[in-house]
Amino acid sequence: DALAELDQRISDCRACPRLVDWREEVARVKRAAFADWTYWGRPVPGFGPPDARLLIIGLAPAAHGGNRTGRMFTGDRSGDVLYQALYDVGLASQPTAVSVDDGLELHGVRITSPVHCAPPENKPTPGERDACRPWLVEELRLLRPTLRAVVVLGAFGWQAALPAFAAAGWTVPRPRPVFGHGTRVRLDGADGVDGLDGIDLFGCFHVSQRNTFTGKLTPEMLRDVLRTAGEAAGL
Ligand code: DU
Ligand code: SF4
Repeated sequence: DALAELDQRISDCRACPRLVDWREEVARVKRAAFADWTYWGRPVPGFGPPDARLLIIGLAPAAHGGNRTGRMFTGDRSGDVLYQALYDVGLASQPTAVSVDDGLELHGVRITSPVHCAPPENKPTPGERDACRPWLVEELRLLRPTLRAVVVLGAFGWQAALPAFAAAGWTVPRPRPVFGHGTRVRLDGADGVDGLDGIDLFGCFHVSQRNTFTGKLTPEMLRDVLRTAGEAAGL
């Protein structure tokens, strides 16, 4: 299908020289604990069904997580938190994600990232964020017929994604809504444009250890956002 074809094209992207170098360097040097892994070392495409009603947008793959396993939030601490919560609210088939062949399925949910390559220190540059945005726009356009709600994890994803929603046809309020945990914004679609129904956009603190270890984001807070967003999406 068209989304699988998009995922394939993303996986071949080499548009950002700094990130190409980094993702491949990490894949070559590896972390001792993963010495027997063949790292993916390429852009990590979105994960989940093409008819998803709920989309989750993160930041970028973790160097030894998604960049190793080739699947979003798979094999890293952030993913441990996210997938446990998705499972707890009934949106994932199992609470853990360790590799592409672990059997995990998402129920009506897709997970993607505004930057598809692992960046040094988890910090993409504004130029890299902008370079990767067309991939998100294409993904949003393909998901449009079924998409009803989006959860954005963290301020970086929020800043990166708002222009992509506009480019994919939704109306983003002016002034631009500010990111916050619990923020909920309606993005109107357009009558008569096929598949362009309005969507509910939710802000949620990122699932990184910086937030989860300090208690800034608790499992309960995450479950609450996912549950509310799932209901808004009709899941
Ligand atoms: O702590 P960690 O699981 O290694 O993740 C590092 C970093 O990458 C953190 O800021 C979360 C982010 N991240 C993400 O946005 N998307 C992913 O698939 C995996 C990690
Ligand atoms: Fe391509 Fe995005 Fe990776 Fe840059 S971050 S190389 S645009 S996939």
